[in-house]
Amino acid sequence: MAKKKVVVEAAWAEPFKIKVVEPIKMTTKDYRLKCVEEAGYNTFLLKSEDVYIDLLTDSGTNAMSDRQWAGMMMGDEAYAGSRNFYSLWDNVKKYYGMPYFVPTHQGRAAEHMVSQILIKKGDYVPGNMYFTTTRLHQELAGATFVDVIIDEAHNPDSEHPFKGNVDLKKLDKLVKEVGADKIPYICIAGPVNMAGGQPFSMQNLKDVQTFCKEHKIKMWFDATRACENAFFIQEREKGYADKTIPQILKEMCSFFEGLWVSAKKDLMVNIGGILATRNKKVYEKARNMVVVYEGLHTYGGLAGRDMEAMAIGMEEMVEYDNIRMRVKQVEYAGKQLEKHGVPIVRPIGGHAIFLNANKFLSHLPKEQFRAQTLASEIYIESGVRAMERGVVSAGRDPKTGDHRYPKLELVRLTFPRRVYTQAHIDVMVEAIVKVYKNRKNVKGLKMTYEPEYLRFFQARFDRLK
Ligand code: PLI
Repeated sequence: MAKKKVVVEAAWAEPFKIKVVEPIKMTTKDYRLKCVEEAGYNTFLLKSEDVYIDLLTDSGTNAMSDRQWAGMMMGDEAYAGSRNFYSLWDNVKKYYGMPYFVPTHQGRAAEHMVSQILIKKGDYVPGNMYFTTTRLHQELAGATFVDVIIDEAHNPDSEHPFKGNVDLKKLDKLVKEVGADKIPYICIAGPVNMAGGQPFSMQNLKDVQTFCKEHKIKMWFDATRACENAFFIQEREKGYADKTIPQILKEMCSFFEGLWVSAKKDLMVNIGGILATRNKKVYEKARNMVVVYEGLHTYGGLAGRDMEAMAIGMEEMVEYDNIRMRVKQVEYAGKQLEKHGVPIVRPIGGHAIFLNANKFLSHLPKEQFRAQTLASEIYIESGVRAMERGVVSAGRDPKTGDHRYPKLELVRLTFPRRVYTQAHIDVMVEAIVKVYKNRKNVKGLKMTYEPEYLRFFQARFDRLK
């Protein structure tokens, strides 16, 4: 049976109870003003102990289950051939359907290896919108990234149910312009983080596969939050209501030659990554590279206990109650904000609420970093930490050196899994509504320091008078 009968109808009630708690600090507005100034108005540079509700990311910030913690005690810390590696490999085969796999310390380590193995200098890599680390690794390997997502994904108000879909006309145009032999693979993420956590449909994957087969282009999958995509397919796509999350996940993966996963998301662990493929040659290269950059191919920069927590997390990520609660909690938060007229990206995504900073702070010129400003104002008001996902994250064009202004200038409020309660969400909503009501008095920022790569992590700003 696919959709388990929902016993507790209260929208998204948690399928767990709390056994361990971590106290968090309540601070004053004056204190937070000092903190954010010291952090150069960049929420990445705040000290975590000065944050009340941490919605910076859902990456590595999840609460593990008692089963996962028990699994950590079963870590086999042998340098070679750890038992935990084999239980993780079994589950990679079972849930992602890929025969070959190497563990990595994070998702970006797998991105690095995939990019180095598949890309030649001068290649083009199409993708359904960029992700920061993914695109950088493709560029560092010598490729140019080309966005082939449907136009609706760039429109925060479009209600398209599958804004993560690839636009085949854009893909065809690229093939005609550069030739299929310059395209080593298409990179498809689902849901699409930078578009607001928007899923692709299974039908779109089928259509992309038909196109790619014809042109001999490989398909690779960023499956970091694939279970959320599977949940949206079950909810929204005709023919999938009666399929289970594991069935849908496996079907999604069947279109791809390989995939990578940041285990810090779906798998609900604090560290870890996966590179998995059905191409033995790519696997052999990855297995060789991993010993250079990460560690032996049976631990890839992880402890045995981390791999055990990942293996168990993989079983929990596909549980219907878990994934439903996760997506519905985010939906609850978004609906509360919408009640107060706060502009957010529609439809509400899988892992986060994205505030539309272009609408929220429309009085500020775009050169004053609307989303960066909004994230720091929310912190000052409430101690809630969010993340900029706009021009600062998009970085500079490697050819012209100019800021890349994306159409989406967003602030992301990301929900760690199994961590915060409905009361925390209500506090967050209250704070954002307060900033929204006072928005006309908000002053912009100017950038004072910018690192070369992934500038959003370390850039510094000053508040304009
Ligand atoms: O942070 P890593 O290196 O484990 O994974 C990189 C990565 C790859 N793909 C996608 C879709 C991501 O979302 C991702 C990391 N995301 C972070 C850190 C986030 O805050 O969304």
